[in-house]
Amino acid sequence: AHPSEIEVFDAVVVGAGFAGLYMLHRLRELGFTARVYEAGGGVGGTWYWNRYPGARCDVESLQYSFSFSEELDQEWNWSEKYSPQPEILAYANHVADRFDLRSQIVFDTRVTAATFNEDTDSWLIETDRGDRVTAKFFIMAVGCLSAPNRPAFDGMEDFRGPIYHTGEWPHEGVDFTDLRVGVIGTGSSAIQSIPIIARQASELTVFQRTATWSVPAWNEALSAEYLKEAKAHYPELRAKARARPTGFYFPFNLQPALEANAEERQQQYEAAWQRGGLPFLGAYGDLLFEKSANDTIAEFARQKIRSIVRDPATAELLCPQNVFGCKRLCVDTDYFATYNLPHVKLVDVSRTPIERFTRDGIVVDGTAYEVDAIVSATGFAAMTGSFDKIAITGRGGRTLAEKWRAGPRAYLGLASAGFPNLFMITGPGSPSVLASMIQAIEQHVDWLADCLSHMRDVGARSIEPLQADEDAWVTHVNDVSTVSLRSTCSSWYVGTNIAGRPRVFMPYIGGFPIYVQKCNEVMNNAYEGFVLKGTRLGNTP
Ligand code: NA7
Repeated sequence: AHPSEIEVFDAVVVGAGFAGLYMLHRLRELGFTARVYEAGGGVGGTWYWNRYPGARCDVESLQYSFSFSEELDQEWNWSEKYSPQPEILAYANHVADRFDLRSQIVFDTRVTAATFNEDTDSWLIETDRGDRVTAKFFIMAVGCLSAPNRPAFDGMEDFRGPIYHTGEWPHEGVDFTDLRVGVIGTGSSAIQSIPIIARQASELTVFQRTATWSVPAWNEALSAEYLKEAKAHYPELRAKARARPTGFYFPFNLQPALEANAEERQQQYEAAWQRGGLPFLGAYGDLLFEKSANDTIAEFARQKIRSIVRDPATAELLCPQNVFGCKRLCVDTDYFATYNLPHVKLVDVSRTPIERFTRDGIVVDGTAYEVDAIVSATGFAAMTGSFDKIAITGRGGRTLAEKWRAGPRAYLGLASAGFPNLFMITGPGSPSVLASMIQAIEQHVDWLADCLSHMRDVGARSIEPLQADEDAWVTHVNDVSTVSLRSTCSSWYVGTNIAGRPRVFMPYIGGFPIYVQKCNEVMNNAYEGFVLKGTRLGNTP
């Protein structure tokens, strides 16, 4: 295209999930011109793609939602304690309509490349539909769990049936009635879908590499009275949530497990189990810091598995041996009980991995398991997977892929040295997946909105982190992670769920309020740690 045909925006945002939607809303409010590119055919991000049976959020509905609009909080009614995927998607659509965001989103279009122009201090953005647009600011709102991990198995092309990935589920749904189904993986997506697939399938074979810790959801419908009462105190709930290290509110007992005796612990764990969900980890204060404390909750949870699963050998296989809550804890409805059904089988692939696919199924350790359909519940290239799909070139022709080869490096998880005017929402080094995701998104977007209007006020042409401050933050993110037992196993938090990836603890585990304080200090200290170029006034806030 002739240069004059290239459209010019203040900001281009990649992704119309919750991050992209709120970013667009704030950009519009501030009078910036903006365009959002979205690969999917609709808004909702991860909730647009993850339509597998049983998909739901494991943070309570009342907290897994935007807080920026009191009217929105009051008018929306969640039907269940834990929202099912269709309802979250409906909510995302409601937000898009209510705040009139759709007209600035281009759907079914992937950004393929973004190149920084040092002469104009702007980005050239290209898409798979042939768009070429420029923007001063390039904002990655691509989500943390959005690039499916599809391990390559030998013989995949020989399999005669369909292979589905939970993270890219067919929109028309899948009917497994009378089919023999194989599920690979036992993470959150598997644990949610297995009980439901088992109701349809004639046979279900689950291929488990690592047994997973899971706590019952005790999901329930939310009554009108409950909602009314909760909404009357919504602002207090939001404030309490923001003050918590996790960014969401649940009862948390600070007492160390090791200070209680065995009987007290049993009672405490039983009560927490009966409340269920992620708050189970709040039974004591030291569970994720002291291995011997963790051993006590682990043994309690193993006893629960043994009490639910009737076949002792299957029960033992389902009992995880690693640190409780080291990988992200799962929340389930009838997961373990599903293995009591006569047509459900568990196959251990921890010592002998899946050998190959054949025309008729999956071979493990010389044994062939015949299946008609395969569900790959194998997770995501977390945090950085969607960055890898875009050729991002910064100053001096250096690519982000080169810079991040040994692991992602970003200041506050918001920006990366050498890539001026590029921002990321819930990027690596931000609390993101270790905080309540939507609260984290709102904080990042609000900080960014302040930053962009400040730049406009002072006439700044570009902003970029200083290498030294970025290095110090990356070191800090790594240092605080070592305090937590979560840094001790292989998981998508550290990237090692994908073969060949460097081991780096990616999210910031120091706590949401501490992170917010740091971001605010940076802003109040004239964007300390960033260099602003071409300002009339220097780095003044
Ligand atoms: P997860 O939690 O990453 O789970 C993926 C599962 O797939 C896990 O059990 C893996 O075993 C298994 N996996 C991956 N590759 C293989 C191969 N090659 N062979 C056998 N098994 C394999 O992804 P989810 O989608 O369930 O959940 C992601 C997050 O979404 C979740 O934490 C919530 O925050 C929402 P492994 O444990 O690596 O041995």
